[in-house]
Amino acid sequence: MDQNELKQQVGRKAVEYIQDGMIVGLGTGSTVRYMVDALGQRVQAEHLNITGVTTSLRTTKQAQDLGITIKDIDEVDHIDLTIDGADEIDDDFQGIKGGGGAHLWEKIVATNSNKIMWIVDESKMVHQLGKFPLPVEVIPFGSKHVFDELARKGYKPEFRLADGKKFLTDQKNYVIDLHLGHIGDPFALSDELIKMVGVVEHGFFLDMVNTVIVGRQSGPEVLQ
Ligand code: ABF
Repeated sequence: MDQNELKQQVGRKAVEYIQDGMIVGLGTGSTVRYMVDALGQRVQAEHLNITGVTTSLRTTKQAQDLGITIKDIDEVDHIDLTIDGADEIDDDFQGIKGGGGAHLWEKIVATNSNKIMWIVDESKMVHQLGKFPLPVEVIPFGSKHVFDELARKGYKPEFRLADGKKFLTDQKNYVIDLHLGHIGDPFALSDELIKMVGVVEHGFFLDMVNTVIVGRQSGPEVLQ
C-alpha cells in the first residue's frame, strides 16, 4: 500500500470508534479527509446522530457537504472524541501538528475533548521530534520582531508562505516554522515559545493523545 492507502486505512478504522449520539471533534489534513468521508458514509447508511465540531473551515465544508451536522465549539458543552492527524509522533506519544496550519483550532478542540485519537500513516512515527518544522502561530502585529527573536535564539525561523504571500490561518494569523532538525526537550521549548509576546500557539501537542492508529502494510495498528 502507498501512503494514501495507509491514510485511507486508518481513516476508515477510526470511524469504528464513533458511536451514535457522539459529539466528535473532526481534525484537519489529508488523513482526516478519508475519515470524514467514511464517517459521512456511515451517517447516511446508518442514519447516525452525530454532531461534528471542526478544526478548520475546510473540514467544515467537507463534513457539511456529506450531511454531517456541524456545531461551533462554543455551542457544545463537551466533545466525546476528537480524531485528528499529526505530523510527527515520538516514542512517548508526544506530537507535532500544524503542517496544515490548523493547529490553533485543533488544540482548542483537543483541549475540550474527553478523548483524543490521532490517525497517521507509519511515516509520522519518529524516535525524536524536530525533523518536521515546528509551526508557531503569531499575531501579524509585531510578527517581524517575533521572527527576529526566534532567529536570535538560533531556531531557524521561516514565515510560511502561500502563493508568494504570508500564509494566513483560519484565524487570520501568520505561521512561522522553526527548522530545528531535532528537539531534545519539547516541554522546555513549549514553555519558552508560549511565553513570547505575540505568539498565539505552537504545534507541540504534549501529554494529550489517548489513542494512535498507525497505518501499516500489515493493517492498522492501534496504540493506547
Ligand atoms: C492535521 O493533520 C495537522 O495538524 C497535521 O499537519 C495534519 C497531518 O497531515 P496529513 O494527515 O495530511 O498527513 O491535524
